[in-house]
Amino acid sequence: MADKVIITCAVTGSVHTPSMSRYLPITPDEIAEQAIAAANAGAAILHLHARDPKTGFPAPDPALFMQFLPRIKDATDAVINISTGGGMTMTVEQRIQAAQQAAPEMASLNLGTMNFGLFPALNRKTEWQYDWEPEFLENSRDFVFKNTFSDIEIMLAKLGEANGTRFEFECYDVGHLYTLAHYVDRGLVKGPIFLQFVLGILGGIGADPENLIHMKATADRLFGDQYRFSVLGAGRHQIPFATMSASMGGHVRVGLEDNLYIRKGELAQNNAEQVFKIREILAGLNLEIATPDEARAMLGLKG
Ligand code: KMH
Ligand code: ZN
Repeated sequence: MADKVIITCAVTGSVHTPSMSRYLPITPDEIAEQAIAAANAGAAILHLHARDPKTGFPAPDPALFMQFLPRIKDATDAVINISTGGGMTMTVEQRIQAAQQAAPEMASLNLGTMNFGLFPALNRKTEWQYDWEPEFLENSRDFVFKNTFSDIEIMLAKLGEANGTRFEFECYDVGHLYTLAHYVDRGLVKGPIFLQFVLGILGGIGADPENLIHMKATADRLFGDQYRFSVLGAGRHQIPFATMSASMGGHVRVGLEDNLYIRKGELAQNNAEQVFKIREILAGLNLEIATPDEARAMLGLKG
């Protein structure tokens, strides 16, 4: 029987800017409200970043996370997944601070240094703009997303080994799977492994169905039955690739971090809308969704 499908919702991220959508949650209240609604809509995992409530700029401050994490934990049973990807201007030390302090069940871990292109967003027309946004987008042209072997090892040790946090391993290209296999060989990573295949980021693998098939075939070869995968298609690729993932036995990630729209030309008004959308598609495929506890069991989380 097919696994039930784990829906991850990535609530705000650090890539989109506030003026791209008035619905992007920014303040701790907005992040908590949208995260809770996404969990109520069926998301088993909530992937969370924080932002400065005044400017909307991505922020690493653990105190900001602590303004929404307890609220989400009180109101839902969802798995909390804290980003270590952080944002463009953050050091690796800053990126892991919140996950180090909160010791969540899950944190993201990005498996390689890469160009990370946000600049297609440069040409966007928006109704208003914060001072930092044009500069942020311009600087993103040469943004190098740093995830060296040392960085990866720091995260495995300080979050995984120290706190029992397990990882959403973000794989933006096939080589990232071999990097992870290296850590499995060294005994630093153990199953069940949760892979997030990320397709469609400029600088990473493109959003073509053949690429997803190749990534899954590679993961099968490297990790056998020790892994599960989910798919994040960037922007307009979100729902098509989530659907493809589910059809291939995988899990899905939606949320305004990855895509601001609910359909062509129409902004999603909240994260829950995207959760409901993929839920309907999953129902149409005769697939059931996993509860948070079912996700915990599948992914070996500490609970
Ligand atoms: N923004 C996504 C493409 C992270 O937070 O660690 C990947 C991501 C990275 O979610
Ligand atoms: Zn993220």
